[in-house]
Amino acid sequence: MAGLDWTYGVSTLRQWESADYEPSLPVSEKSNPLTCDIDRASAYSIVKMLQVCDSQMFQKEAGTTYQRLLSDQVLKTLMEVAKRVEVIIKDPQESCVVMSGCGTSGRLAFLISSGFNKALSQLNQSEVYSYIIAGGDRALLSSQEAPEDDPRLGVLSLKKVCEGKKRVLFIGISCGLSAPFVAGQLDFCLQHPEVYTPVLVGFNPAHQARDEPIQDCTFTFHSVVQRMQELAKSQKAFLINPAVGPEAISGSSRMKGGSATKILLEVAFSAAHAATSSNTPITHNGVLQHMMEYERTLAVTYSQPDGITTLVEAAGESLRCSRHVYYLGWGSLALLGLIDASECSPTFGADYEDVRGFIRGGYRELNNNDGPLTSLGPKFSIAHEDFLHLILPCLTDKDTVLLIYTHSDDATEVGNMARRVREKTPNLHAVYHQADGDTAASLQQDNIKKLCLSTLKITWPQEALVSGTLQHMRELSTKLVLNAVSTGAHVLKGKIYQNHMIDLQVTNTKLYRRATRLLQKLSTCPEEKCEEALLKAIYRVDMLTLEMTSSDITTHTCFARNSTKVVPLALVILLTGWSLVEAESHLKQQPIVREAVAQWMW
Ligand code: F1P
Repeated sequence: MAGLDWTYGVSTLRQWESADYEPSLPVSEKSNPLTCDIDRASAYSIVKMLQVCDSQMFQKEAGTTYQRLLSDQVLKTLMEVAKRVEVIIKDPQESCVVMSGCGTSGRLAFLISSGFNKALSQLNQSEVYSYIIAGGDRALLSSQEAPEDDPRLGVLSLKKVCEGKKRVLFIGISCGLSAPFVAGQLDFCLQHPEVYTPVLVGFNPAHQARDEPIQDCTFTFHSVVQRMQELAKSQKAFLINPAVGPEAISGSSRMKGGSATKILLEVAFSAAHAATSSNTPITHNGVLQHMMEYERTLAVTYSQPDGITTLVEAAGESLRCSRHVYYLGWGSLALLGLIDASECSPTFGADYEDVRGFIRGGYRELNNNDGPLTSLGPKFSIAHEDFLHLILPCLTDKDTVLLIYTHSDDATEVGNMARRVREKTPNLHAVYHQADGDTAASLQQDNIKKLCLSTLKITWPQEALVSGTLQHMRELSTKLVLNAVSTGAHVLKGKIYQNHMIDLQVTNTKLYRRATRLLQKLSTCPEEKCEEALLKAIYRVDMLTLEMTSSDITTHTCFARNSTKVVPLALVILLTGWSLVEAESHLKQQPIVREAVAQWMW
């Protein structure tokens, strides 16, 4: 890979847009041609690939097939949504903005609502933002994929949040335009237009919305989108669905999907806030300029590929020897650490202990709807104190610890934490955000730097401070770095085949379908055979009973919650014709999934 040329030609960058490229798949599920060899790449090459993939978010629209982030229509819709938010901020008593989503989309709804509510409070204005996440608050920190399939749950939670409100701007986020939980909520909004104005955020064109029947429902995601398109003509509903290109790891919408969600909603809400607090009009150019600040954020972050590579290598090494990666963060950047860590189990089939996040102030800082969740189990211990009590005593130099903070955090506190960790391991690193020209904190910062094996220092121009967007830029930048660290580390651990997560959890319909498709692609066996192998791996039997084959997908996915290595196992069965026991023992001997299946691929 050493000689890999990063200046890809336009044709490679845009190959996914061609009509005959994986035509049966929506953009969000396509595999990205840029990363087809990511499983064999060095840490540095992985980082560069992620950079190019992320840069696809800001590619200009070419032709009429796909709207993009910077397309005129997208900017216009954002302006309209911003105007609705402005009205709500001015009349907060009986109105609110609700964001809702599953998995990463719900976590970002939480992050964004917290940030903008704080901004309103600081101006002595009433908070107007609420979030809903499928599976409730426990899903902020752990994988709860099953509720995603339940539209009724979606409606119930929406009704609860909106009790007594006369005007609700509902923002349903589903990167793949696919989650029944969100479809149910949008359908409910469409049935009650006197109160609800629905907005859909996702990253596929409307015709690629999922059209699979939803249990006990008369609508599909696709039919809901069609109804919204009709109402969008009279601005009674809004669709914000630019394409951002396929994810670096196929279907991993936590990456670009999550970043683009954050960008779009922050641009709309910031415009609304500026309009209310400083009478700055919501203009097309203002919205465009703000979007471009995020494009600069990508450039600033990825201008240090070596620094990011060091972190990826360290984390990869820890995971390779079955040790752990810990993110110790301050403020909202810590939240991005918690989010990134929580996504590793559904995305890579990782154990919750593999990558963990901790936040200064714990649940006090998190300020989530349901308050402290510590009683739910050890994975819900998230405060720095928890790290000091539970993790630090057993920390070894094989673990990687990453401090995530900014120049405005308490440097003495960061320094103390660094010293405590350093007594146990030299494998301590930092991601540090500072403002251009900021020298005040440099002495303390130097001391912290001396304790760390590497420091990724990201410097932001002073203008970012002035326009008040610094916090959002730092958050996106941190998200990009942490996504690179956790994705890169799992790639290096051998969890990825080509650019597919093979060891994905099969815990909802979307993931079940993705798993079957992946088995078809890699084994070239017919769909029926692949589904059969998948069920054998889920139920851990060589002979499927009639009860198993006649159950619905929900039953399969419920059962799959307790099974591990389901897809690798099914693949080995398909490729070798072995029995379940033989396939299981093969995987035990070769825990690197990529290697375990690779030897049967040719
Ligand atoms: C929601 C989601 C993802 C998660 C996994 C399962 O997807 O929970 O966030 O990573 O892929 O689905 P979406 O509704 O935003 O497309």
